[in-house]
Amino acid sequence: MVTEPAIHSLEIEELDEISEWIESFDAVVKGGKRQLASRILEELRSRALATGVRVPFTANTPFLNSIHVSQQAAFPGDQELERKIKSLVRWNALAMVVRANRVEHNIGGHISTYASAATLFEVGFNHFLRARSEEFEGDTVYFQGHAAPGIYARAFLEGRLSAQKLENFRREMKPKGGLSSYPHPWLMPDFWEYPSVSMGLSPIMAIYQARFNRYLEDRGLKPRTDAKVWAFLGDGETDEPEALGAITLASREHLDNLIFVVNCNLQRLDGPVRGNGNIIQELEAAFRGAGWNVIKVIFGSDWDPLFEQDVDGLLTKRLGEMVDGEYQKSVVESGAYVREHVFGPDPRLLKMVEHIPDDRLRALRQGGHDPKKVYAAYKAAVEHKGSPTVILARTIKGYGLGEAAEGRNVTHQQKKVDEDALRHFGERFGLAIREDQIAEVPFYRPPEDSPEIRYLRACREKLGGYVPRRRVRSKPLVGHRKELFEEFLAGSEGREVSTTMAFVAMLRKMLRDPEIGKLVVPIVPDEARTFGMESLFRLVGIYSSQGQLYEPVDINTLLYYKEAKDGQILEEGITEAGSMSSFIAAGSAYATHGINTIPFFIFYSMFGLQRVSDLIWAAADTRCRGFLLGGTAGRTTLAGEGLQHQDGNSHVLALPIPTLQAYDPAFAYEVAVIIEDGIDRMYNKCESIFYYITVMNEPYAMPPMPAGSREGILKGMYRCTPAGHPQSKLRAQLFGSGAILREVLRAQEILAEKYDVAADVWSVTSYKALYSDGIEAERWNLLHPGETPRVPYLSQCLAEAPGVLVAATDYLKALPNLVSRWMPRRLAALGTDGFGRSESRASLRDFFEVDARFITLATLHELQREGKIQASVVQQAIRDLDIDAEKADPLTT
Ligand SMILES: Cc1ncc(C[n+]2csc(CCOP(=O)(O)OP(=O)(O)O)c2C)c(N)n1
Ligand SMILES: [Mg+2]
Repeated sequence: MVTEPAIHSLEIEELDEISEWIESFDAVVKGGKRQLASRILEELRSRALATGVRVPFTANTPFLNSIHVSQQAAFPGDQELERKIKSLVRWNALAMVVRANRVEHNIGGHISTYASAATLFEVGFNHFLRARSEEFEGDTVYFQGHAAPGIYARAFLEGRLSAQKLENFRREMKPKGGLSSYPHPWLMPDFWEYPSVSMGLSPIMAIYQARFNRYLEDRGLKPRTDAKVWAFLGDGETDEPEALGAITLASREHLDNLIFVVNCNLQRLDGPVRGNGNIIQELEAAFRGAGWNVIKVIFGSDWDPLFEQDVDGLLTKRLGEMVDGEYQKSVVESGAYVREHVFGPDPRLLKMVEHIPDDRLRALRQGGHDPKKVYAAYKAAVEHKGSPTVILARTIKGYGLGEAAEGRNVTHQQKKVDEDALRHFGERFGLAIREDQIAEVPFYRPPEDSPEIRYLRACREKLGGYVPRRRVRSKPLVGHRKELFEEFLAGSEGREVSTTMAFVAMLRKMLRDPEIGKLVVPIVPDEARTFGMESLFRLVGIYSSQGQLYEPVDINTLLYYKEAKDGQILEEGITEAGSMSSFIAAGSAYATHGINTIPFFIFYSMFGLQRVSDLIWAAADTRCRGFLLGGTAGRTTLAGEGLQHQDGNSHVLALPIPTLQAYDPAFAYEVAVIIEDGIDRMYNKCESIFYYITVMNEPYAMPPMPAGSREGILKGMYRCTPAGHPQSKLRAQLFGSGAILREVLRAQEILAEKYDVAADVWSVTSYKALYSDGIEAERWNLLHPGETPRVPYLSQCLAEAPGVLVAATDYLKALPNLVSRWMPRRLAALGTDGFGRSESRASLRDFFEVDARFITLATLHELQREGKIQASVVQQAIRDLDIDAEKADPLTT
């Protein structure tokens, strides 16, 4: 049995031994051999592992600034002038929001986010963020969306935005124009480059942008530069799965052109991000674990002397054990409270701060509010090589906005500031605003020749101009590509192919084209084989910044898995969000880089608009160009896969995205016409639109293109097969799309042979195009009552068309019903509302009631309604067509 004194002496012995080790280590560090010190630790670690000693795992470093004051780069700017400029930006940002809400209650806006991030942005603007110019491509910056007032206020000081514009913040309809609430390139195409306000999207877009920049360099499309991609994020934002979901890609690809700055004000909208935890340490572990360079900027320079005294690490330990809720509380409490609660638990800590009066103790600065610390962090980040960097900067939400706002849980939505607080703000930041004017919160810009404006301009000049600024730098393509697509107009001469196969053949041709070949960017999320695209692996290679470090298992086959540094395919793995981010980078390169890259993102259609629709919305806002291909499309065309995979939704989900042109083609020639025209519209005529095209995996003989159908294919419908005997008394117009068009064609035959009904068949390539055209015409007519009304294209098509109207689609019935009001008569719509099933195509089409039998039945039923045939004929048809009238309703089963 071990007696107490024995334990005691053993502990003392252990402590002595530990002290000796620490002393030796300190001696190495003090001797200036920091690198050696780090090496020793590494060696010890390996030794421990080799000898079976368990080494405690931690992904964290102590709760301290990552850059020790002794290694901090010197601040090169005029700190006093920069403080004045920052104060002016702060004031004008505040004024924008407060004034806007005085005029129009509820117009909204945020002041606390920028108030916390001002130093993070200003150090960037004065020293780091480089503009795009003729000589240099510039940095790409994703601005934290809710900090927009600060970015506008700075542009105002730079003389780029007028006071009038600021006055009309969030009032974009005002006669002289206003400013959009958040970064929206669609609304401010000369200013914002990337939308960032849907939280979590800008970090993933930034990662893939940084990777795409490397891709362009590795493929020789742009010169290699040291341009950076900066993303300014909120700490709350990092809870979005997209925000951290792709961080390992960034380290795997060694993206040292990427810098995240996370504004760790410890708060989000409702309250603390991690009241019971420590968001900075949590993020550090996540990013370090993923292989990022992490720079924590927690404490301002005021703290340096305290840490200097903290030889035994007591203070570091104490600060590291406090949870964020306590930190937030210490922001809103008095200096005495801080003394008692932060330093109080240990008399040695209290002694450390006894010389600091209460008011100064409370005001000890956070790292993110100290330009020196922020500068040093940014400098280390831009100089860091080999991995991406994240800067975790601690700040106070609502910094400087007074007691009612700073650090409070309500601060995020604070829009009004009372007169006292304004006065306090003015004094605190030393603003030269007249006492009697302060209550009006006027915008204020010092004269052009003031030291502030001169300084700010000089800084920007050094960095190549102003940021943010969006400018389209690409030149339109000149060539036409008729011959590329010609072969697909002739049909497949009986050979059975799917529209997917036809598309892949087109892609292969485009990749070989001398003008556009190098610009094509095929993007796949681990689905290339599904779409029969594996032949492209060998043809153009899969992009890998490392080339191919291994011999692929299929090297002896013709179509082996070829990775190459100049590979053209972006094989993203199973990430539709990542692939979509690549699509956005490639689809906006015409502006970002002045390069007309043409992305073709091919995905499982159910995992597109349904899964990553918000990124598709962001692509539209970004003014993206390119093609989204929804493969294995249709609810009944994809056999076997079942409920999760069968897409009958995406064409409905495509409706709300204004610049998205959605097509559901049935034949190879339709796909060819749509893509050829798309390239022409986007890259020759420079329209900022993009395409969603569904392609199927059902093989069938592709017919040649009927003469004169090109315009109709593009406008949304054309008569592809007229009735064989139009003189018949019973007439119908049948509408089909995608793979269901063939069911409609079969119904046309049954109707003619068995029921003497002559039906014309129309291919509806785009319900969305018909719908947009219809509502445009209606709107014009509403506003021009005295003039000849415009007739929607659909109505023009059907003006002379006789008979009953029946539509069938592999998507929701809502699609045909959407346009029925521009048809001359009532429409019967068949569609696939309900959950999918794993089954064969024939069974699925029976289940969803969209096959030739149901189309025939629906046509006969419409004729009966019109009094053209007897109910008994329809009843007999149900028997003849072998339809179970009592079958379950697919909508509810
Ligand atoms: C996807 C998404 N969800 C919710 C919001 C609404 N929202 C706007 S700001 C905000 C809180 C932001 O907190 P944080 O990221 O910490 O930024 P901070 O303002 O604190 O700097 C929320 C929830 C949004 N803009 N986007
Ligand atoms: Mg926050």
